[in-house]
Amino acid sequence: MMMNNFENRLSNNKNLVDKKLVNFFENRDILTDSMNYAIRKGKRLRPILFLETLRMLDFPIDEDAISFSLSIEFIHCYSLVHDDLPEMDNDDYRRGDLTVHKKFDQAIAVLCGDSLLNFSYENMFNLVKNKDVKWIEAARVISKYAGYCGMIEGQILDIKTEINELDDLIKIYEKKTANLFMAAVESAGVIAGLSKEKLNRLTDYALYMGICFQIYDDIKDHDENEDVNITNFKNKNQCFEIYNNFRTKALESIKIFDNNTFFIELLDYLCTRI
Ligand code: GRG
Repeated sequence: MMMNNFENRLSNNKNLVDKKLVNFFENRDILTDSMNYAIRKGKRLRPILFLETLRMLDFPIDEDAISFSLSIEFIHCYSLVHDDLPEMDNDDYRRGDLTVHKKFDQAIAVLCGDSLLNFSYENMFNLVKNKDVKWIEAARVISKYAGYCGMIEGQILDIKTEINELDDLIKIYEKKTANLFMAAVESAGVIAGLSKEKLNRLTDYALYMGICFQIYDDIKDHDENEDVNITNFKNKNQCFEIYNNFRTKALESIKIFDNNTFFIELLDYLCTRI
């Protein structure tokens, strides 16, 4: 199949990340087996966003930058392992294969997620040791978006609060889905030394892109989606209108940057994926 420039770039980035993650953890026991299982597939969107942000800002992408980007993927993978557990979303399949608790068991899935999260920080600490203080700030940014005022807040809102109106749902999308995208671009922006104002534009892009990504998922999975989602509040045309408003905001946010083509194309690519 012929790939266009954008798809080539996406695939090259994904290969960079995939190559590093193959059997990343030395196979010592069932725990490391489960960790390797949990990280072996995925679109790698968060590390790709991190790397492409550095590229857009003309910051060199070396081995350390690629390794740092993996920490965001470890957090993403741990969140999926825990989200799939019976006490959360109770899913048997993820990425076309058995979920970690089905392939192994629930105790292993809890420990697998815990270990990926811990290792994400260990990996960042290892990398920032000999670096500029900006890298430490980048690690802080990632911790903030992943934590109780970020992705985990999104999960608690999702499972323990009433979703009465569309704004409640958008808030969950912001926290649960967009916050790790925001972590990826903002941490890269910090490392590249971006001004506060430009950082905000970058983060806004990731926020609106994340919301689009989730709305598209809702529309696409409308028939099989049992969770509360945007189609509970709006008809299909209204959903597309809302989607388009967020898409416009994302484009507006990224337009101040030179070399932003990847980010513009990513928006539409993510929202036409099957
Ligand atoms: C911390 C106990 C605990 C749970 C965290 C926040 C959370 C639970 C889980 C998030 C799970 C989830 C379904 C979030 C929505 C974001 C989303 C669309 C995830 C799928 O992301 P993709 O499509 O996945 O990038 P791949 O498989 O490509 O990596």
